[in-house]
Amino acid sequence: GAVERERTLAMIKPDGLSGNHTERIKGVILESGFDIVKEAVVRLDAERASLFYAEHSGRSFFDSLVKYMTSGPVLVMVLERPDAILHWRVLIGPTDARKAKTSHPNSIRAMCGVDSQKNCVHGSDSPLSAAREISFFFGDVRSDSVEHDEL
Ligand code: DGI
Repeated sequence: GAVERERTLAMIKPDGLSGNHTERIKGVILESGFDIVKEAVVRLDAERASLFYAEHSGRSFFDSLVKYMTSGPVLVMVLERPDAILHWRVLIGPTDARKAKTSHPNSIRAMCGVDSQKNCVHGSDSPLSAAREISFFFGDVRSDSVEHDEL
């Protein structure tokens, strides 16, 4: 039977966009068998950034994280392929880009991240967070039609 496809939310964070890493990251995405089914450039304000990272609201780094996430536009994408959530997490590598550079040198965070905050990209970590994060940016559409929102 057909292999079941899955969707995940990928984001190129402000340092990734301003550092001109977008084309290279998209190249990795497409070479890795993902379809980019939706994309949008979004500017998060403090309220939206806080909501997106609500699970970290009690952490010492939260204010700094919100400041970083609002420092410039981000590119959000819905990626689709079989096992998309896990596959994208493996491709981006560990949260701390400094660790990524030594332990996962071929990962995207090794390629363009700086540290555990400026880590260039985001990926949903579970089916529940993928559903939440996709509707956070693209609304609660339950359609199989593959839209491609050009920039
Ligand atoms: O899902 P991840 O992005 O890999 O990691 P996470 O869910 O543990 O953390 C979400 C974001 O919060 C992460 O991408 C950057 C920020 N963050 C996590 N740990 C630290 C951090 N920021 C700082 N400054 N210090 C941290 O230890």
